[in-house]
This record gives sequence, C-alpha cells and structure tokens, in this order.
Amino acid sequence: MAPKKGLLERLDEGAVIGDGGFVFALEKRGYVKAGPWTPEATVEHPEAVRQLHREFLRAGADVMQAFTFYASDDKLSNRGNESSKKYTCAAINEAACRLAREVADEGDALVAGGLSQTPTYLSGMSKQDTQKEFQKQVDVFVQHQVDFLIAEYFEHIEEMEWAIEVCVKSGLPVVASMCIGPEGDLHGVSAGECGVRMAKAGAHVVGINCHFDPFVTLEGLKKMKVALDAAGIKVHLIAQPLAFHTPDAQKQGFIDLPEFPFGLEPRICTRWDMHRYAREAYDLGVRYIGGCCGFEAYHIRAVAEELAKERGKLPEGSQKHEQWAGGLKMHTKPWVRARAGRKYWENLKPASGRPFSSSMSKPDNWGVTAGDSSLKQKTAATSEEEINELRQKVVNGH
Ligand code: CBH
Ligand code: ZN
Repeated sequence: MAPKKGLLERLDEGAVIGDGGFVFALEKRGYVKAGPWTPEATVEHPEAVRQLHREFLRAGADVMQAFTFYASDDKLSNRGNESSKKYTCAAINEAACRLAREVADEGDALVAGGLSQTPTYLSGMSKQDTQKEFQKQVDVFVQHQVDFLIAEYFEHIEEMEWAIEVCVKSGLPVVASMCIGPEGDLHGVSAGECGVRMAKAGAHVVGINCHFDPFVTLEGLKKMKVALDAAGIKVHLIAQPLAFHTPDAQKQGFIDLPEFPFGLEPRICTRWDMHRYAREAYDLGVRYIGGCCGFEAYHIRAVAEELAKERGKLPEGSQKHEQWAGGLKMHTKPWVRARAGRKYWENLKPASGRPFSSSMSKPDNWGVTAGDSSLKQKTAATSEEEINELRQKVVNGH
C-alpha cells in the first residue's frame, strides 16, 4: 500500500474528520469508570476499545486517537484511582497505540497520541514536574510511531504551552486543543489569545475540544481565528466539541452543569445538528472537524455525509442508511414515509418528552482553579467526611 498522507498535507487539501468521545461512550458500555475517566480499558478490555475505533473508522473518521486520555502516571493514581497500581502509564499508552494502529491500518486513517491536562499542574507544581508527566507519554508515542500528537483538554494556557513544548521536540506534527469556550481559559486569558499562544508555542493546528456544544465551540473558534489573523499567524483550526447542547453553560462548560455526568441525555445533539455543525465549521475555515464527549459514530457519520462533496466520498457506514433518510421511503407506515427527505429533518424541533424538564439549568460556579487546595493531586481516596464537607459547601452556597 502507498504510504499514507500526513496530517498537515491532508489539512492543506481539505477536511480531516476526527473521531468521537471515548471515555463517555465506553463508560456507558461499562468499560470506563466515570470520575477518574482513565483509559485502563486498553489493557483490560482491548476488544471494546478496538470496536469503538472501528465504529468511528466506518463512520468516516480519518484519525484514530489512541485512547490515552488522562493516562499520565499522576492522574492514574489520583484520589484513590487504583489504575496505577495495576498498570503503568507506559503499559496503558502502549496498548492504546497498538489498538489505534491496528484499526487505522484497516483503512486510510492516521494515528494520534494524546496528552491531556495533569493533576500535577492543577496542584500548582513546577513546569519541570508537569513536563515529566507529558514526556513519559510522548516517549511511548514516538516509540510506537504515531503519525502526530494531540494535546487536548487543557483549561489553562500555561500548562498547554508546557505540553506543546514537549510535543514539538518529538518532531511530529502537533495539534493543540483547549477545553475552553468564547470566554477563554480559567485564568482569564481570552480565547483569541489562547489561540495565538498555542501557535507561537509551536502547534501546527490549534483549537477547542470538549466542554461546550458545537455551536458555542465555533463561537470560541471564531475568536481564535480573528486573533490569529490579526497576528498574521497561519495555522489550521480544530474543533472537537461535545455532542450535548450547552447554551446555559458558563466558563467551565458542561462540568458545571448539574446534569454532568449522569443526566446529560436530554441534551444530546441529533445527527441533523451535526450536519449543521460540520457545515458551519467548514465555512468558518476549520479543517480538522471531529467530536468529544457524547459524540457517537452516527454523529461522525453525519459530519462525513455533510462534507461528502468536499471530500469526494461517503463513509462505509452510510451504505445502510442513505444520508437524508432515503431508507424511510421503505417504511411500512405512510406517515413515516412522508418524513423521507432533508427538509423535514432540518426543520424539526425535536420534543424532549419531559414535561417537567426546563430547557436550561443553573450551572455550579465555585470559581476554584489551579493552585486551589481542593484541586491538589492526592493519591488517597476521598473520605466520607470530605464528601460531607463538600455537600455542606453546596448547601451554604460555598
Ligand atoms: O475520551 C475521549 O474522547 C478523549 N479524547 C477526550 C475526553 S474529554 C473528557 C472529559 C471528562 C473530564 C473530567 O470530568 O475530568
Ligand atoms: Zn470531552
């Protein structure tokens, strides 16, 4: 087989489709623990991780992100998480690389090694300590010849710059993606400034993932684009938003919503929302278009279908369903057959079926950020007493 085109070449030529949310999807399937959200499933249940990669590949993803989210040693041993006692950072990352490569080579996809924010930074520890955690993961990625690196889910630009610095030394293309919205990072650095600083630190692709819905995320990206243009910086943009509507979220995004993480279902975006997202992202000039938490294969398929013309192909996963609901013409009931077609679905405002639900929630807003004692890295499990104290804080309005 001819060698695969690299990430940057692909981005110069057109849209690259990312994958969707691993920790969220695998938690629902029973392979990831909500809370720590660490990826020991790569070792414990490789078949589940492999299958999820396959679903995204079949849906049109051009990138298999190795399942290495939160897989730094400090995170694996945080707050009573037992993962590090059973498996090292190296073992989990190695298994993740192998699985991603195996599936990527079943198609024309690239493999990305992923880094994410660390408890070491949140504890207020040094640059050197924080970078040591990143380096251990990058060493595995280099050894396993991933195609590029992606530093994602950083809420502080400073830590992101430290991560980019480590990534750049590998010589691989570097994607940098923060979990911020239009309001910027948690230390008051604007979204535009974050974009510029990521690019100046050496990232080839910059943007936003997680924390906000596709449309809020694109608002943040617009700000990045304006700032990058003003600074005369040319980089590609990435969007990997949530598949949950978050119009009511504030600075810290969906983490602060009272429904996070077990009651978010009424907020799930439809595939038709994702068609709109893909189009708006593409029109804005975003070329790396994927998803984060909540994004399932059918959401990625919708992105691939919306961009089928630009990409000159449809994903395998479209064979069974004819993108704008053509299969509905074969339905037994005539009123369902009448729903076959783009117009109907594009204009539908789906009901929630929950007469007692309001459309918006009031987010928590504790204003706690890096350096605060309650965020310190701690290996001991949270005690009942500590939990009670936290509940009391809620009652007293902190
Ligand atoms: O698993 C994935 O899809 C990763 N590529 C990104 C995960 S973003 C994780 C959000 C939960 C974090 C938390 O609650 O601390
Ligand atoms: Zn996410």
